[in-house]
Amino acid sequence: MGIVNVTPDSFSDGGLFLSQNNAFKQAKQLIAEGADIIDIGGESTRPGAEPVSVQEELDRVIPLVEKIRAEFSVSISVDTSKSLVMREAIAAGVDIINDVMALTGEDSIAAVAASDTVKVCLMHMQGEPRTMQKNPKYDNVIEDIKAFLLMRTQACINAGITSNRIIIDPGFGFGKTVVHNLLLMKNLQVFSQLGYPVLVGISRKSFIGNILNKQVTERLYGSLALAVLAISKGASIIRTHDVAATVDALKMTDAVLN
Ligand code: 7PJ
Repeated sequence: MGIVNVTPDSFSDGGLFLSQNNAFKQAKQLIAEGADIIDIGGESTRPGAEPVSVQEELDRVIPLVEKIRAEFSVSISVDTSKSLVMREAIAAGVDIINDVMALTGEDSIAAVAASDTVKVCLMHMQGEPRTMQKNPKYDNVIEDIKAFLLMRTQACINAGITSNRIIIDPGFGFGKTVVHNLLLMKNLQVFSQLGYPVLVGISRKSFIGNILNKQVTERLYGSLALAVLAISKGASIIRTHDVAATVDALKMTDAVLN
């Protein structure tokens, strides 16, 4: 899964148009590099990020989904927690709703996904992006996150989303200390044994920087090591900024394991 963010450059008057053009070029590049899925995000969920309005998110995301859908047969995922954005994204032909709030952000939001055949990725997050890295705490990080994901999968099944449309994600970096993230990776098989495909997002994340003492642009090798580990522990989807490198790493992993 290749990551495409549409966040306007506030220093240019071309604003949204330019950033959409850049995002489309980025998507095209990631598809050429071998991405099976393009994940489009219009709202930053990085630690400390402020929320954006529904209209702003729609304006950023929907035209890009339409443009990619018109030109490529790649699967498209939309990284959103807003029901209106989900609705419009489904109408524009997305294949996956990737919700870092696991469909808890609004009442009855699971019904929006249930109304179509889209897949949903349910991610675990403790707290909210603005404050989640302040002091994350668990009784048992593995068991707590497993219980949350099982509760959310059941809620989604009850809302009418069939189990074969559900993907789970322990949410690396979302309300987790460095040690929490390492424990999650060490025990990732616990999640893949639940019977749902597991998505893992570790690309360039700060716990890698913390271990390696490297800036965000220097975290590729660390990210690749984790991508290989994740696949060997049963993960199905790796969300990454660096598609070409990750595709090679995972092809080699797959050649050995399968
Ligand atoms: C993730 C995500 C992740 C899923 C982001 C970043 C932060 N969606 N969206 N899993 N991370 N499903 O890429 O650093 O780990 S945004």
